[in-house]
Amino acid sequence: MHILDVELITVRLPLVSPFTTSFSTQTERTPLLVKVTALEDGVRTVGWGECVALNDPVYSEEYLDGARSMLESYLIPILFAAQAAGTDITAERVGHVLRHIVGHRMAKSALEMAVLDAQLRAAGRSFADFFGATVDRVPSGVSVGIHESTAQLLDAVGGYLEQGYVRIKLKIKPGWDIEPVRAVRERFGDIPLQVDANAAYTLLDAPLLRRLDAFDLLLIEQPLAEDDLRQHAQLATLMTTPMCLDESIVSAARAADAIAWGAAAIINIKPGRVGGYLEAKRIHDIASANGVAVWCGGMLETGIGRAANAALAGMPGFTLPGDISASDRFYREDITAPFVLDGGDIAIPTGPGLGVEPIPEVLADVTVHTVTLRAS
Ligand code: NPG
Repeated sequence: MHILDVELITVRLPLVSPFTTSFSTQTERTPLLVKVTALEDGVRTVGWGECVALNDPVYSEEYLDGARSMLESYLIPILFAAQAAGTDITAERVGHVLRHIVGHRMAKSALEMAVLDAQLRAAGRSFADFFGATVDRVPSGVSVGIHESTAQLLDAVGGYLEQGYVRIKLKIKPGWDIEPVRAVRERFGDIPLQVDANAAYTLLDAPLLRRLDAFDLLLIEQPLAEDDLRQHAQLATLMTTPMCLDESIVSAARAADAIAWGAAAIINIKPGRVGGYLEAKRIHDIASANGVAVWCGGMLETGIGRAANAALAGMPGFTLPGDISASDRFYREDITAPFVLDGGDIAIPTGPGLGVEPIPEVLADVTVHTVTLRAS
């Protein structure tokens, strides 16, 4: 494929309600879209990617302005230079071409995703087909933020269950853990329930975290810091609740280490966090080979990222419901046709590439910044 230009489109979308985790409160989302225009056999094709970096470096070291700058100053010029030197650009080659740039996985992932989308659209192939998805719909879980009171939390959870979400994930932090979990269990009984600490605890909290074992949770996600693989392995021996890692798993190699060391019985796969959908697929494969369940995480994606996540989650090793909720969980109006809940599931798009694209008028309305880089 020959890339003609790459547009970096920053959009701003208000959230339907504030979303509080152990590390921040989000009231809006400013995803960075990557639009690649390319020629494949002389025919024009367009592909979309979404960068999941938050505004601020609070989930990982990446952040919106940094990711945009990285794409603009390094990743896209390096890709153009490789192309000028004779490389035929494919998604499979993006990671190799960018290998000398350390880190910046979310930025790399967005560029690779856009190239993959352009390539699959040109071939008339869907993401689901590319991943080898074995289902046409995926069960939908919802992530419920930290609330000001238990009463408010119970209202929110009740509302999501009424809408049909099949699994509830509660955000926890020190001071908001045992009691909210107990309250949700008592009110809603035997629902599929899990918790996510976003790295808010230390191993010294093991006695407290063990009290969660009483609630028969599907898993506890990332209780300790990103670098604490050994500590997670130790904590896993002290608890019966299965240990799931998110922030710690930044690559297939790290996933293999975490599995080998007993730090992860379950893995949350977020393609942005691991550098792209191809690496995400490798993590799925490693986990499956080791009998480790995976599920697809979410970063409050627009319909662009949501489409790709749904397709990925159609792979057979994704045996737990992911954070792939309906568009209206976060946005009054998505930039694509909205993803809707259907009997607790989200349908995987079937069209070429992502199978969805931004609605031009909606995109124009929410765009706050655009920059175009052209291949020479
Ligand atoms: O459904 O997209 C979603 C959100 C799922 O809870 C979710 N994401 O750490 O996993 C996380 C969390 C999060 C990401 C929270 C980014 C805030 C920002």
